[in-house]
Amino acid sequence: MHYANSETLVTTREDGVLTLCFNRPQSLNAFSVELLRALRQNLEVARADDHVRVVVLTGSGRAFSAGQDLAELGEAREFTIEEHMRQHYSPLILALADFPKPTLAAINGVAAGAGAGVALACDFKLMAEDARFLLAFAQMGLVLDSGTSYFLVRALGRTRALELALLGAPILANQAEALGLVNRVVSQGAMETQLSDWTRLLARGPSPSFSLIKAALRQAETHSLAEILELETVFQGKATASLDYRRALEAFLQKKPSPFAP
Ligand code: T3D
Repeated sequence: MHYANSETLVTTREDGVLTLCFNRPQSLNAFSVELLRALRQNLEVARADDHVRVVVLTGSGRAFSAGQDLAELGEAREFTIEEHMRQHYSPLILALADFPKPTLAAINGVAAGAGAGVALACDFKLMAEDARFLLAFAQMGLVLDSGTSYFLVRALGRTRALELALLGAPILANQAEALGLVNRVVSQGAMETQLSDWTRLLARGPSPSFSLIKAALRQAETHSLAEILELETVFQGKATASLDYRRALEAFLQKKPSPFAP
């Protein structure tokens, strides 16, 4: 498996967990083209890498990511914004949303603009208590992008999403947790322990089942009940054909705990 080797994205693989750490701390991990390319390439490789069962995204230094690198964007003359977004952000957000294995954003610091979009596209969001989301779009005269319109309106409903997007006040960690935008808020010191509790559990979980559950929930966002019932039926057929199901069933019949019990 060939992971991109870029200084801007530190890639580590341990015990089934692939960690992709944005590494441009001098610009609060703003997304440069190099970083966006490395991120997409490594997600693509991880998709097919059987040794990877969970992916973690995080940032080095005091930020998760300050979003699009505005300096690089200001200098760029050879592409339009539309081309930039179609080439980089849209495929990246889709790659995360459709990723077949669990993804976690460890939001160690500010997540602004597209940084918020990337974090929200992950399955699990763990946030440090002094971190914040910054929907920095309107204050730059921009519109919500990188999927933030989609994720916010689904998580919060139209009223709250509009308030946060138009007024642009930072969303502090405790507020993000209360709104259901993130799963858990912990102190900086507790981030690593919480993260490894989750990744350990997920990495030894039933991967095929996780992948099917993720696909069904994603489809449930846009399909009818009848369609989802049929999808669940087909997916259950696949799940019961898996080795993981046979192992769990055998354990149950022998009155032992499931191999995947938390
Ligand atoms: O192309 C497209 O697809 C368009 C996409 C748009 C989506 C987007 O993501 S738009 C960009 C959204 N992001 C922002 O607007 C955030 C901009 N940054 C800030 O507002 C502030 O930096 C923060 C509130 C996040 C943090 O403030 P503070 O005071 O803690 O730090 P700072 O001093 O502003 O930043 C530290 C350094 O990072 C500084 O560089 P310097 O002066 O030390 O050399 C600053 O310029 C740099 N930096 C921060 N954000 C960015 C950045 N450099 C490039 N791009 C950034 N987004």
